[in-house]
Amino acid sequence: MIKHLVEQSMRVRSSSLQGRTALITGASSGIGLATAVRLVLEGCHLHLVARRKERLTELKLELLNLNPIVNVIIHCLDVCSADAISQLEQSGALESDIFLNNAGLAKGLSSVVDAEAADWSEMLNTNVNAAFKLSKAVVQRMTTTGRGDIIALSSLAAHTAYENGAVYCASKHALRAFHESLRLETIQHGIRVIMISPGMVNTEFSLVRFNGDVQRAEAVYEGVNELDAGDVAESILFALKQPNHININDILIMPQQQGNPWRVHRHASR
Ligand code: 8X3
Repeated sequence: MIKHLVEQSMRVRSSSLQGRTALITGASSGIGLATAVRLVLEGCHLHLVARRKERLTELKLELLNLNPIVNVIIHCLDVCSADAISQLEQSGALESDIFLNNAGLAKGLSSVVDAEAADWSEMLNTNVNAAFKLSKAVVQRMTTTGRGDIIALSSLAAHTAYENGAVYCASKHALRAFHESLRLETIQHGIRVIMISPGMVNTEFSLVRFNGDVQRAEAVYEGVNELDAGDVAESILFALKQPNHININDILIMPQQQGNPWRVHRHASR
């Protein structure tokens, strides 16, 4: 009765990523960077997109040291710029068969009444407009080849809204809804649309949110054994390495000490 289950448990079920090509936005730090490292170790070729040229150049050298037989191409651009898609198209980056749609940010932690309009624009331009256009551009290619994985970097904020985060939460809810629709539209093309929804991850996220205020950023993680970028990269790899017949729709991943955005059990000292 259980023989086939025992046999199945002994088979290697993970798919190899060797020789595949991944496009990663927001690649110069945090989850984008951590995922780039893991993908290079798996033998993936990479197109890395970020604004910071020095960081990208240094990262490319380090990645090639890790695995000299892969190609790493860097694209120094702002995903919100008018010609971002055409630049990526011309360089062949849109032909990638893995797309980590990762570039995104939170700006400010204020009530709707007090929030800055410029912060709203920046979040909506990056997390919504640019992210949607990039997924559209990549998926157009993938539908012609009949294969591809799109991983949208979602958030706990895509599942639950919290006070003082209205537009960030709205942008992540929008990202999630967009990619759920996209999944429905692309199942007949062999494309997998995956979402990764982290809670507290100690990256540059809070530093950016608080405009470089280190004390405020560090206070977010005070007394919490929070996630790091590598933890999230592991879940991205887990989803990508599933056999082709499995689509991990969404991974909601949080520190053990976080129950939801506002229920965090903090230890007195770490
Ligand atoms: C980051 C997670 O809960 O701080 O997207 O908004 S949260």
